[in-house]
Amino acid sequence: MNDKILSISRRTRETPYSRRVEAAGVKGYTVYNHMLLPTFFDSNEADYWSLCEDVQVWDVSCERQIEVVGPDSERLIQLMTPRDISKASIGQGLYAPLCDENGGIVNDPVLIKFASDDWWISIADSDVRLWARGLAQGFGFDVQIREAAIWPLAVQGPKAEELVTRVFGDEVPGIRFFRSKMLEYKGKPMMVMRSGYSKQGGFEIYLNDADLAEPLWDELFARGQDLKVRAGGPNLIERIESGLLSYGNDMNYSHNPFECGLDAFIDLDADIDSMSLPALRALAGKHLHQLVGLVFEQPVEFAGYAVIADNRVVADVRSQVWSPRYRKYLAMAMMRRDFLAENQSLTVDGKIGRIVDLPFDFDAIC
Ligand code: THG
Repeated sequence: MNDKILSISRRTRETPYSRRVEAAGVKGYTVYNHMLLPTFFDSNEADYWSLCEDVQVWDVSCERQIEVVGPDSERLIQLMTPRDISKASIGQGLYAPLCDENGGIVNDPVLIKFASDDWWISIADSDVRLWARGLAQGFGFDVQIREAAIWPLAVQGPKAEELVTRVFGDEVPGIRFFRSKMLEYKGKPMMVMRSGYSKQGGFEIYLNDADLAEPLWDELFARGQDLKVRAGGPNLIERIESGLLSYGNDMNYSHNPFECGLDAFIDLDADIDSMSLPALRALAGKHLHQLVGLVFEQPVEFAGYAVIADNRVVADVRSQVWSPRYRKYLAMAMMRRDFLAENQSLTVDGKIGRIVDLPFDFDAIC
């Protein structure tokens, strides 16, 4: 689609970093959890190289934290996800699909055990708070549920550890993947986790004081000048190359975790009380679609999102991008498994594309 102006109002919420994001020359926004999410500053491709080679600071305030506090908090979270959360330690993050009673994906958040009866759901783009409150009411759980006053800031890229260490100190390198430490910024303890929506490495700082947003942003830029720090955001090219899924794009509530290749994040055999597990156990191996990669040698134009072959719709294109590194056109598509079983390629726009497993294996592809 042609570029259009996004009309910004109270509904498309700003963040405590918005003034700095504007000053850094943001060129594109999307709306995520009813909040502005910067998408690019220079161009998708220039931002991609800066992320892969140096370090970027991302305003990911839109990763809203739905905080569930109270004696039944773990019970409610476990009801919502088919991933076994019983062995999580305090300060740990768990990537986990949330699924409804049919096994449909409601969201794919990072779950954070902040304290034994205080769980944070770091949500992707859907209204989890409504669903959680409905369940809590219906089941009579003793919990309080709110959108917390937390504005995550991601620092991503190969030089992220150096930069975050300069600002938060020597404890930073000892933080393991998807683990966190409470580290002080201007005397306030904040959670710093080794996580983020890229595969370039980095951290997420869970800012808990809006008045510190601009000082933190400014300090990261001042101390990161020699590291070529730039403002950025989740990058379309990098996240597709890395096989990171985007809720609402690659999947939604009509898909289940098997179709999305999220099998590793569900525990079918666990003895847990999760509302989707009966449906998922019945579905295992019988799902009709699979999210696959398509690889073309040149850019292709899909006519809409449906891919037709043998006079029927065989796939639904979910995300697509040109990879400047590999010089391939990459797409993620939800494909019929009966077509997948018999085909290793398909033709779109007169060009032949290979059908591959996700995540893309570029050693095999190139
Ligand atoms: N960080 C935080 N919250 C988030 C996101 C994030 N909420 C929204 C969105 N991103 C949720 N989606 C994802 C998708 C993938 C990953 C994290 C969040 C991810 N996956 C790794 C992988 O697939 O290899 C690791 C998974 C694991 O081993 O647990 O990192 O980015 N706070």
